[in-house]
Amino acid sequence: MRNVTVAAAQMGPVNRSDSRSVVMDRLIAMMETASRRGADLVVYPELALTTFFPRWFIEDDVELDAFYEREMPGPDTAPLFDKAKQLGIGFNVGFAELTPKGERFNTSILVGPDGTLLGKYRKIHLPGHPEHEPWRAFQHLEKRYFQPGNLGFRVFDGFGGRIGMCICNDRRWPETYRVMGLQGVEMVLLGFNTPIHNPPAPEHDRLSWHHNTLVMQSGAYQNACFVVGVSKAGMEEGVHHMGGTQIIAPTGETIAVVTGEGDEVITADCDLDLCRSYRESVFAFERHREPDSYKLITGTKGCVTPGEAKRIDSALARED
Ligand code: CDT
Repeated sequence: MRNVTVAAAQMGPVNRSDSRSVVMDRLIAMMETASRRGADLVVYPELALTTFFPRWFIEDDVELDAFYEREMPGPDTAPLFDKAKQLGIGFNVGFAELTPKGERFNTSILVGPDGTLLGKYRKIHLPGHPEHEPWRAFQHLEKRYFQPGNLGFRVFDGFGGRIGMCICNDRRWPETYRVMGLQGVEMVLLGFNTPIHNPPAPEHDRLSWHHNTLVMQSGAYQNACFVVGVSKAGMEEGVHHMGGTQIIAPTGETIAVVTGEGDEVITADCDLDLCRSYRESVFAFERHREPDSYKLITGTKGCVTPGEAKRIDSALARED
């Protein structure tokens, strides 16, 4: 048995006017709760330090830059790192990153219980649109404010197991989990901000909770790992973000779930050895996968015609 007690620290809304120190106090209060409950690791949402600013078209660079971190820890975020070290608890937190070269990423980091940086992830699947679309009730400008992550889906040894990270929209893509699954991931940590209303497809709104659970449970089961999904929830600056924070076992079952849309800590004791039961049977990749038949997965970005598919994967042309 290899137990990791993980805490998912869902956040209620963060207002545009909230300073980093106000947010730090909330994150630290939840870290203390997690620690009292015996957690080894606490997981926070995507862009946890600020409001979800991609909902606005922001033309003023100074205003926009204020949402990004230039260093981590920096003067405003050091209290979180200090508290974690004092409590001996690890954490995963999402934030907007502005690099010294001027690159902008939607990033998360994994910090060990001794304060060591164990890993960094930059969001790869960026949803939304790059230009202002005034017809929308609110914007989703991640494609404008961030570039696609350039660090791949790596996994990191820590907490007695193998830990991976992804962020929000990544959770909807099977490739996300599989690339980490192929590196033996045992626990995927992911924060999210999901408006319940999706302006281009409002017919999906009633299914937002269902889709959230569906993709994370599938990712966990099909890749024999735990998934810890953590939301920034509630009515944030007039936009309703779903809750749905939950911890999922390799069985595909949700083993802990929030009850509301505010700041709330849930915990679960996760025996990482449970992953083996699935990885050594139904999902023994080395025995059962057939990568020669998956050429379209990396050979094309969008849908192709059957004819183009045959050019990419000659096996598809074999009976012609
Ligand atoms: N932050 C983020 O990636 N949100 C998206 C909203 C897209 S609308 C379906 C998400 O996938 O939850």
